[in-house]
Amino acid sequence: MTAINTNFNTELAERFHRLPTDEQLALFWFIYTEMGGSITPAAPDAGTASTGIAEGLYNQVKEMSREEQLQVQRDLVARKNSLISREYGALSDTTKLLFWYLLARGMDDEEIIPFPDDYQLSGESDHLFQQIKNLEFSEQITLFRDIVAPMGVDPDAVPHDRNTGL
Ligand code: 45D
Repeated sequence: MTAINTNFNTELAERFHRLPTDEQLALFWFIYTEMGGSITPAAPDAGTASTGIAEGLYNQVKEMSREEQLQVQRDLVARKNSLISREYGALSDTTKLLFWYLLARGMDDEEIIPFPDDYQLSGESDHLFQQIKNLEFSEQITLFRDIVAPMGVDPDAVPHDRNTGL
């Protein structure tokens, strides 16, 4: 049973990653609006997230223009080499999750570019969304870690980029 669930989770994460960049952002947003209220960063077991580091990275994004805020998030999803992508890549998986959560809350508060209210998920994204909604909470958390873990750029794994100078 556990093995089946694990494989199913891996399959869901792979299907998520195969979506176009904007669809990944959009689906992740719908997930946030669906479960936002049940995420409690102050929970006793939140200790494995480096709150200060996630907030520091979030504050850098907050200072940017709206266009840059969107670009940063697209670069993370597309694993494009940028300063934020590399800083992100050095975080633990749980801290990555916390960072995305801060971004989503920032969008809610309009500190970050808001989500367009007329956006329609593609059929494949919506199908994935329904399947994710049916998972148990702990399975969802595992899935989200698998989703955010490979985003950004591992600063130790990529060579120097001549375009960005990083
Ligand atoms: O204009 O153990 C489009 C912690 C279209 C505690 C767009 C936790 C065009 C420790 C591109 C779509 C709390 C960390 C615009 C656990 C257009 C711990 C933009 C749990 C503007 C387990 C779309 C944490 C954009 C959890 C920018 C469960 C979309 C965290 C952005 C869950 C979407 C976090 C974002 C979730 C979605 C975050 C930022 C689900 C974020 C979702």
